[in-house]
Amino acid sequence: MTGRDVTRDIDASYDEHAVVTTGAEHEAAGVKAVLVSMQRGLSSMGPLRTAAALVRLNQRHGFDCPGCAWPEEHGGRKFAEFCENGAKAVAEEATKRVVTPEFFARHSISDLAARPEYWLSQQGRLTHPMVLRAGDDHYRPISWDHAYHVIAQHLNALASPDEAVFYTSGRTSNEAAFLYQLLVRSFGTNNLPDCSNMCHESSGASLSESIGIGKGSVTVEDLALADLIVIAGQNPGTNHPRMLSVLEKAKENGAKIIAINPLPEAGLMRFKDPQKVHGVIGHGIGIADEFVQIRLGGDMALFAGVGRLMLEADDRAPGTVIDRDFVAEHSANFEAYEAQTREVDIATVLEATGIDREQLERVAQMFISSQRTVACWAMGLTQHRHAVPMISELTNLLLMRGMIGKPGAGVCPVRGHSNVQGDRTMGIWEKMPESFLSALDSEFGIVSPRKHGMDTVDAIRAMRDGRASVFMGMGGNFAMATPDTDVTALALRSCSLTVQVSTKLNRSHLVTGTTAIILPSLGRTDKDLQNGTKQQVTVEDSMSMVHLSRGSLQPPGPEVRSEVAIVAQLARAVLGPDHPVPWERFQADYDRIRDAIAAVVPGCADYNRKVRQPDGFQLPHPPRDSREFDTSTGRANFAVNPLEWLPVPEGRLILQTLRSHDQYNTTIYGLDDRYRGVKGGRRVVFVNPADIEAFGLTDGARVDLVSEYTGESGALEERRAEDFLVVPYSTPVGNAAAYYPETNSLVPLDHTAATSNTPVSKAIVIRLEPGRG
Ligand SMILES: Nc1nc2c(c(=O)[nH]1)N[C@H]1C(S)=C(S)[C@@H](COP(=O)(O)OP(=O)(O)OC[C@H]3O[C@@H](n4cnc5c(=O)[nH]c(N)nc54)[C@H](O)[C@@H]3O)O[C@H]1N2
Ligand SMILES: Nc1nc2c(c(=O)[nH]1)N[C@H]1C(S)=C(S)[C@@H](COP(=O)(O)OP(=O)(O)OC[C@H]3O[C@@H](n4cnc5c(=O)[nH]c(N)nc54)[C@H](O)[C@@H]3O)O[C@H]1N2
Ligand SMILES: [Mo]
Repeated sequence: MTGRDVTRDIDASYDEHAVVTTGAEHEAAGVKAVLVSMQRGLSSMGPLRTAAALVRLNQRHGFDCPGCAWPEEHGGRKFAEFCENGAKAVAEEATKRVVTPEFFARHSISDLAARPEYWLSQQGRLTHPMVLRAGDDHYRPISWDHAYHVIAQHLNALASPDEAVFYTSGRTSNEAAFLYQLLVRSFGTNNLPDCSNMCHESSGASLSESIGIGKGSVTVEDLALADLIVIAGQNPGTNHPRMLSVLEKAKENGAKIIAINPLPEAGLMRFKDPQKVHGVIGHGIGIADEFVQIRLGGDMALFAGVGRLMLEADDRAPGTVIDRDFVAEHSANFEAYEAQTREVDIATVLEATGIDREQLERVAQMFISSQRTVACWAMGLTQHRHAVPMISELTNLLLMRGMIGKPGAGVCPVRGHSNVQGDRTMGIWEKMPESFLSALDSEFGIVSPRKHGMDTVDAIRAMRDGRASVFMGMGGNFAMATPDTDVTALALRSCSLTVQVSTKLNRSHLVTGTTAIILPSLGRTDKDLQNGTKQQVTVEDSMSMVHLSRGSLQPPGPEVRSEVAIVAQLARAVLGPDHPVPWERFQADYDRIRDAIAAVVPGCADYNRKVRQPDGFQLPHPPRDSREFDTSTGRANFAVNPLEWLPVPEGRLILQTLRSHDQYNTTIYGLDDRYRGVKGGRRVVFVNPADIEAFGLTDGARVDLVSEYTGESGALEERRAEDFLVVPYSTPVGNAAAYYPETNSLVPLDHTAATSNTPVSKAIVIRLEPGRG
């Protein structure tokens, strides 16, 4: 393998290996959270921008939080509809610090490459288009037109449009996403990988099979009405903090909550609403009524076991558990599901999950007693080898009880990036359906390619193998977010050109093709003026609500352009002035883009008017709206799959990679993880005390994490991440946890989920070796 070891670059930079572990905070949010958010804002934005930003965050006339995709509540939005981590996301973007051409003159690529991710993002907002030419060790300023020209030359010199890769991260607005996919398809490829490939792709794949649409079927109001909320593989206290106030409300209404997680995450256990009086004084409320401390990857077995107990309960009192009307009228394949589920071996379920029979029965009883169940999940379910059948098994439980298409019930995959769902709706997908492509073609008089494009993992393979040589990233941090860090680095370095449209400096600007270009873009909080007229954009949240977002802050510099402008201008350079799409008109007035969206995207008729309604509008969802299922059978499908789970190999651990409380994906805000009691460092591995003892280690020992993977060739592959501090933690025996992205180098590129091809970031077989550091 050639190229720099990117992991080491990070190592070197965290000179603070010392980690102080104090007691974890067992309550999420509360006053401390508000204080932390105000401090973050003040130190990077200054008092005026802090006030201006936080006042408009998630308000009707403000901007959508660039943090997570959790929806705002309808009607009476609270004055401060934000959370600690939303405030951090805003501070990160709205910082007054800037990365200028002078900065790049001062810092060579080799200098920057030796800095940690944390340091890179602290440097501030990018202000100028920059180019790194072949053999140079500095980025130099380049004019916008010249940058577009260089990109167009590279693209148009390719033997086939399929040799270019166009990645998208989930911050991009609907308008920019729509134009971007239009540019890419006009150019002639469907190579539109996105962060969703590494995120909720498994949910989309599973739900499309089960209910005919890859999106969640509930609203915030449904959560408030539910009497049972299942939260599996999600850490809302850190990643979707505003969800906690909704859960609290549901509890006030009498809902029970089952938290299924290998870790007792603070927000799942206790919560203090900072916007309520008892958040200021008192101890907050307990969230989970039942905490299922499951073994990694054991969820499919849990759901299958619960399924069996539910069927048996129905035998004892026929018609009280199974919703026979729903099953007969709206579902298919129930008999096959029933036959298989009756055979599920409970001993296997207990072994796979690590729980006892009593708890299994309690959980089943909660499903049975519930009249309105909502199932929420996130990366703890989606990033497994058997993620797709695992999610289907959860959906099976809901279908058995008719828990879809009625108030207070349904499926709720909780999305990550604030507009990741909207980007998909707008066509950012390597395999959009024919109906979308033909609508696009007839609206614009173009011919979209029909051959499916490459997803994230396939794009890395193609770049590594020389089948693709131009990479463009619309946001994101491809070099760090993807699996197999060294292989991805090699892939990017094999390109002739890499282009990043970014707000902030990150590793992807340093792990580059022969030529590299940075195009600085406006973010969600920035004022967007086109020809003197203020523009607004639209976004879609996790619950299919589409609404306007208007940035209001002064952009970091006059050279910074909106993503819409960048795409429209680049399109003119790549496709020539005679291209049938009116790129200039689109850029001049985003309402025109919205009119095109209305004509092309299903469910978006009359888009301009509907997004101007006070809370926007909700996209249609046939299962939710009318129990219609656009599946192979025209009904909701019970899925039948062989039971899979993860036995822990002798002397090994299974490692999950997750987020700390002080990061946004690859952007590291700070080195603390308050809720897990970690201070001042990120190279930690959480291990059960029994395993620490069994391996002859001690609390605070330094170890290397060595992942073991047997690829298709049958050869054992090993990958190493050096120098982690062992932290005793409440995690099932045999299961460990460490932070992403430091551990991405351990995730083999080929280790992906069946069907969705999502990297398996939550189940990596590792061994611990005494550290050399
Ligand atoms: N502040 C902040 N907010 C964010 C993000 C961020 O980085 N920072 N990222 C955003 C993005 S893109 C996303 S996708 C979401 C991610 O939101 P989450 O999915 O909550 O993120 P992770 O940190 O990956 O946490 C995974 C959770 O699943 C649990 N888990 C792991 N494996 C299993 C398993 O096998 N079974 C079960 N039942 N549980 C398991 C872990 O213990 C952990 O609690 O958050 C979004 N919001
Ligand atoms: N091991 C492991 N790997 C994972 C995961 C995991 O749990 N474990 N999670 C996966 C998941 S769920 C996801 S979603 C991916 C995330 O993958 P990405 O979306 O690629 O990564 P981010 O870290 O969110 O990208 C941050 C960068 O986006 C840019 N940016 C921010 N806002 C804007 C904007 O408004 N416009 C533009 N143009 N740029 C902007 C900034 O330059 C910033 O540095 O990572 C995946 N990788
Ligand atoms: Mo994500």
